[in-house]
Amino acid sequence: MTDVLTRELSSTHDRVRSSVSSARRYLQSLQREEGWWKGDLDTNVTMDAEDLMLRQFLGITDERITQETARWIRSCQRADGTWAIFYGGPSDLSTTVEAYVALRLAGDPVDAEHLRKAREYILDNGGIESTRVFTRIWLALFGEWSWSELPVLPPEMMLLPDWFPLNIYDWASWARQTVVPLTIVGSHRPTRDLGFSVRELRTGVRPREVESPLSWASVFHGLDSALHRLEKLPLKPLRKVALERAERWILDRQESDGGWGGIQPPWVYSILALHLRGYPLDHPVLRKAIDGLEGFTIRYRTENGWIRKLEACQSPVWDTALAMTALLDAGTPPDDPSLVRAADWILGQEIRVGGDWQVRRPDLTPSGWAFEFANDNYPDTDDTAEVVLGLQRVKHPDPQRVDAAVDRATEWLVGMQSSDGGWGAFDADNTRTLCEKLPFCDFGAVIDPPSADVTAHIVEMLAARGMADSEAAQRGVRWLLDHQEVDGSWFGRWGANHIYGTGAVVPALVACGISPQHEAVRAAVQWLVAHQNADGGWGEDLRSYVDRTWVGRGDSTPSQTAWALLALLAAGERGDAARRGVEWLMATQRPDGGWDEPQFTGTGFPGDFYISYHMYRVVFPLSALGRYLGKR
Ligand code: R19
Repeated sequence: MTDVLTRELSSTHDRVRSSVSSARRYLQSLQREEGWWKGDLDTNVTMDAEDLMLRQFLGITDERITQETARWIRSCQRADGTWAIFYGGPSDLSTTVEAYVALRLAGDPVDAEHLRKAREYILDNGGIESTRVFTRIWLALFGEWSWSELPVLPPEMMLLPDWFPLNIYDWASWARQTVVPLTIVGSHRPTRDLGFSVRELRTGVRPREVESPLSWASVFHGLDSALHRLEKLPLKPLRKVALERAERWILDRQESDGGWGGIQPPWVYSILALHLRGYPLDHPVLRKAIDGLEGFTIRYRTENGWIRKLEACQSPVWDTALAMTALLDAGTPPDDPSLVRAADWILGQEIRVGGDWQVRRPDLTPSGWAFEFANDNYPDTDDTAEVVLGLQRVKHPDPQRVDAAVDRATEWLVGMQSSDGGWGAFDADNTRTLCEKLPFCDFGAVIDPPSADVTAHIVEMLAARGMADSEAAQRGVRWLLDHQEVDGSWFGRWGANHIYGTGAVVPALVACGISPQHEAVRAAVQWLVAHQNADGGWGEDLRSYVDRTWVGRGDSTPSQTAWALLALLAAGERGDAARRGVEWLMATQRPDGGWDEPQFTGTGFPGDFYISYHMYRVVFPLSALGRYLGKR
């Protein structure tokens, strides 16, 4: 009996070993010469539609770009004529409207079947009148919506001191970088020719918001009406200096790749804003900005011809940090050339200059990592923690250099802790909720409060540096225990969803000395076991962000199965549930060592913006399988 069991276990062990080594080889084959990894970052076709609208607005259309982009947009349309914001997701009105406008720009005839179907959906669902503010701003740029029917974002906001409500540093970094250029755009109220009209997408009915007269919404709508009346005044005494301030603020933040913040919205709106401020397209700043967008495009050939798509953001630092950890978890020698090369590249990416985060933490010495190739103004705590977790395990020929960087980053992370003990991603104490109440804010998170996943990564990293007992780590642990959901899971802010949160928090708590028998860990294990799919894997649909019935539920995916396993293994669970999860990963592995994952498992903004990180399907399974082997 014991003999049979031993034999079975050792054959499982051998199979996991061979699965790990083929995944490891596959991951190593994706590493670039310079040492980094970068998986495609898929989001949705608003990126591509807005790219075509930007070119139309600036008068720089290019037929090849237009047709390649249109091919991509058409390929994402579903059978019912609509577009979604994630794989398999529900139809999205604003995305469908933007895609429709883009395809008309590409010359698709208005009576074509695919546009007819899209139009039918749009009109049945409230038309242009019901789209998000960003979509209506794009339409206003072409006279297809009225600027006077958009919320006002006055540039005078730039003049508010950083303690005053609604000053730009109350906004999350990504929202701040978007809102500043939009104050310029909105005060110019430009319109350019679209070449056609999309009046056919209007229902003629304005959706009537029902709001109680005492609510913030109604207070801000009142304020908005007042601002609209002010906009009509011929004399706005502070306008000139406010616009100058906004322009300067933008110029000061252009990155070496020509962009702003490494993300599409600030990049595109900053181009519009500077152009409206009188910068010609061949001005070096705009030249660099427009050319730089090319670096954010992915082109490839399909059977229908070339397609071109725009990445909302690029993840080389994040992907490289996770790949280092995965390779180390898989038993790769810490002085393996692939790891040393990765470490060398990462060391060169450390950001030692100040950024917007200094407004809340002026005395802290800069040292951190951003998500992207070029984003010096916005290092984030999540990337910094993951970089340190990977870097400190590598056996580098110059250990002093690594130690010094890791020590600097650790100090920065401790300094970036918010006053409640948790960590936000880009700023400390970015928790004022007033911005959210503005009528402008109908899309995406606009503040950056502490989250469980980011806090967990930092707590785990502090433990790995021997600081589990430090005050910072212990306050982080307390924050995590205080933010466990009643069902035993943790919410996933930057990954989908409770499986991501729980997969991050449990390893962090255990690393910090919380016993696997602690009731919080037991509750998390029970939640995971209860949500394991019949096939042995785990999955959680992105609809879980808007509909509780989807929490912990969805088709099994490689990354989510791996997150569940990381938690179970950290909690000392290697019984039936873990074994079946491992079997699911092995059964779905491709012959080349990778996995397929059409589902999106990354989160940009809960409810509004989701991400498919192409590296997640390999780094997380490799870590999970590697740790399963290692802990046996
Ligand atoms: C964890 C690491 N993270 C901490 C960093 C993840 C970065 C994700 C990429 C984000 O890309 C963006 C950012 C912002 C936007 C917006 C947007 C929404 C609302 C406002 Br107001 C302004 C901008 C739209 O698309 C985006 C994409 C994984």
